[in-house]
Amino acid sequence: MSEQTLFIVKPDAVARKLVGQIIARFETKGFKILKLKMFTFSKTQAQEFYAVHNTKPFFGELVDFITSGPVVVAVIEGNNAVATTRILVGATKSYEAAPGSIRGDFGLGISDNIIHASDSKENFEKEAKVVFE
Ligand code: FUP
Repeated sequence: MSEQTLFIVKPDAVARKLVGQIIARFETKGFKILKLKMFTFSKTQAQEFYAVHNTKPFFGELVDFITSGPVVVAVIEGNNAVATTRILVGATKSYEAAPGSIRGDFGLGISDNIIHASDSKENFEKEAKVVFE
């Protein structure tokens, strides 16, 4: 079933010049890029984007990190996009993520874990609003 999702190449990956390689993984897999934008999160935008985590001990660190430099956000479309993208992205803790996944191949951190991907259709819609409107 064709659906849409969103991913964000985080500031660590942009700084390390991994944008092209990361986007290429989604294109190679078969996804179509519908939207692509480079921008820097404001604090307010980041707090809204990560609102589900605002009671967690790592919330401050998360907001500081995602606002620390430019990111690249993409909306992509393809078969089973939400779940398949999560598989391509890999486990949250990059140091535990399977080799072959994006986090597994490119990262070692937790807040600096290379890439964000929406975990449900509902969150995709919320996140796309924060980022594109
Ligand atoms: P994910 O969906 O894999 O990006 O992970 P979560 O939604 O669980 O967490 C969102 C972000 O919070 C992660 F990208 C990194 C950060 N985080 C921490 O900094 N510490 C933690 O213990 C868990 C998550």
